[in-house]
Amino acid sequence: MSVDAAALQHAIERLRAASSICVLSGAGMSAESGIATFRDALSGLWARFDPAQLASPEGFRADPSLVWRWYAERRAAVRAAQPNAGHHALAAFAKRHPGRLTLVSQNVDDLHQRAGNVDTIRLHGDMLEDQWLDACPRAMSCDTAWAAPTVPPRCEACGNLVRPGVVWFGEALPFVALQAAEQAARSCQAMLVVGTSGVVWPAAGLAAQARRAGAFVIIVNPDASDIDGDAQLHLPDTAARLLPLLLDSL
Ligand code: BV8
Repeated sequence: MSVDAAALQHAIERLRAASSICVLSGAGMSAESGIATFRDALSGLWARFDPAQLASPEGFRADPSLVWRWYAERRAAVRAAQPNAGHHALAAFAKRHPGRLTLVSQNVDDLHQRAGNVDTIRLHGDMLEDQWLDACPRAMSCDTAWAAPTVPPRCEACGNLVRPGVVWFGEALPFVALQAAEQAARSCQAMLVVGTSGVVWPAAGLAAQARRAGAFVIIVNPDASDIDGDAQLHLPDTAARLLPLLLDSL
């Protein structure tokens, strides 16, 4: 897939002119690092499951060991992966232009952070973190580090289960992160939407918020997405190929 040179130049000029840039990344950002996108994460063994079912409190309570094993496989893939040229282009730009780029991510891997974007706004949490499924009924709350090595790990004192530190379907996004993301979307001059199908809300609404507030919205995605209508420009190519071309000269 190649991008029209004039469209690429137009995007570069818009980004060059923007004093504040908001980037919204999705699972496609990590595809070239070898991490399956969210909807592709159900290939092979997991093909017969619905991601929204597995990635939900109900799905976990219904079969904790199944969901825990799904996350264990995804965690291993993240730990084996490396940030790609797209992650590095974003981190290098943020370093050259302190305070000019706000990175908002739907991703639960740590590749933006390992590339250097340590202040990423994380809308859906961190898959490498553990937390308790329920509040501990005991006065001194149990520590996930002491959990029994069952699948999933469990508190031997109160039976609490350990779960991944992500936002599941049906769970509210972290209030502070969502507020910061909406503020960045409404105040940027340009928004780069990278590698998201625009299916999952409320993250998917950020591009429309930016557009309504007057931002120039650019989508980087080899395929069509549900939010193409919110963008003035769609560059149909990949994150690792396009982000260096868009940002390295700025
Ligand atoms: C909530 C963690 C309310 C888990 C994830 C309207 C408003 C509000 C809510 C809703 C609404 N409509 C529906 C809802 C409910 C629901 C929802 O959105 N459902 C969808 C299925 C319709 N939303 C929620 O439940 C949210 N919570 O609203 O709570 C509330 C309020 C108060 C009190 C209680 C409740 C929570 C949503 C968060 C879910 N958790 N992740 C986990 O990962 O295991 S979301 C999950 O999907 C991942 O984080 C992933 O990042 C995210 C979004 O998907 P994408 O990133 O877009 O990935 P996808 O695979 O879909 O697409 C990849 C794209 O990349 C493709 O377009 C592809 O073409 C492209 N691509 C591929 N390769 C490349 C590439 N692009 C560039 N380069 C490449 N190389």
